[in-house]
Amino acid sequence: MSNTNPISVAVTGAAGQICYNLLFRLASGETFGDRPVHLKLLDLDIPAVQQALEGVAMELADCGFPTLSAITCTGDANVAFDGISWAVLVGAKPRGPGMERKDLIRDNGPIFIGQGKAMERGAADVRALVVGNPCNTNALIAASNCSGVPNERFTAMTRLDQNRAVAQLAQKAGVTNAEISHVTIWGNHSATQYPDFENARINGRPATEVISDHAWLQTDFIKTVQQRGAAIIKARGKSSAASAASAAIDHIKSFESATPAGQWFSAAVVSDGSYGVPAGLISSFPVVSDGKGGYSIVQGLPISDFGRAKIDATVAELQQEREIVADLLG
Ligand code: NAX
Repeated sequence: MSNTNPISVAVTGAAGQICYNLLFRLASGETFGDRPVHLKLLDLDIPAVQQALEGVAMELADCGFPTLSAITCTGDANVAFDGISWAVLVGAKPRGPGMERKDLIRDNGPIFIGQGKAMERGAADVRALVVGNPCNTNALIAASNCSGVPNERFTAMTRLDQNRAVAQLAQKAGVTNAEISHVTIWGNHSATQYPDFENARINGRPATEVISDHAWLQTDFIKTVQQRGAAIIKARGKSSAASAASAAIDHIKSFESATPAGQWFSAAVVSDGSYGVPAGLISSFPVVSDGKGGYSIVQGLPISDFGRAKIDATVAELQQEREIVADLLG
């Protein structure tokens, strides 16, 4: 029987380019089925930004989606996060020219402290997806400033990286994306991430059997996935927006539904120490969802020495990031 009780979904950075591709798919029924959706759109409390946000809300209204029950536009996180079931945290400060990653991390920290606290006040039952970069560490900051909501409810997006890896393997093997499965992204959503081809399958067979060019797998494949964001900026003059929005929809749908038996998907979730990743870090793993709000990290995947070194490198970066924001963790 369909659920007629509206689900409230807050989306931050709602006047930005990812959200221009994301909001319509959250509202249309594609993500939450025929359940009515109340979209709560948060962006900066600046008149020009709020005016742009109103424009997006007008377009959402003009789609006439039967599933869109209400739209709230606001510059106040307390309004946006009150009573929500999902928070999609896209809004973040962009990396300025010459800015180092550690400056970006420090600059964004306060946003996620404030949003974590707003969720603590108004959204005890929330599940959060952090897209805004550096997304793993931003998720860690939000989670640790939101007591009352279990850390496990905070996830960060590596699904775009998974989707990019699937596409690369499919192109190399001359098959369709649908024939690729069991691709895992390990670690940080950054240039150190490890797209794991050793556990990937092509039509059920190990990818390393189907693709004989192992040198390509170990070098070009990994680098292409790691550097894809920069390649898109170079080609398009802007960062990936439609593909990022699509991956966010995939992420939410994967957590909202039960993962088919024997499959998994990639998401950055709080580590319980699995695969030697220090507990408490928000790191990408292979994950299965029970479709009822619970999920677990897939255990027992074989990791070669090559894979181990790659995972250790990306996890070391996450540990450094945690040290940079140590004073921001509540
Ligand atoms: P835009 O600059 O188009 O939009 C960002 C929006 O966030 C702006 O409207 C801005 O006003 C708003 N914003 C800034 N601070 C805010 C705050 N404190 N509260 C609410 N809103 C705030 O960027 P866009 O291309 O949409 O990208 C958004 C974020 O996604 C960036 O941090 C980007 O790096 C990150 N990405 C993450 C990806 C991932 O796979 N995890 C991939 C795509 C993307 O690079």
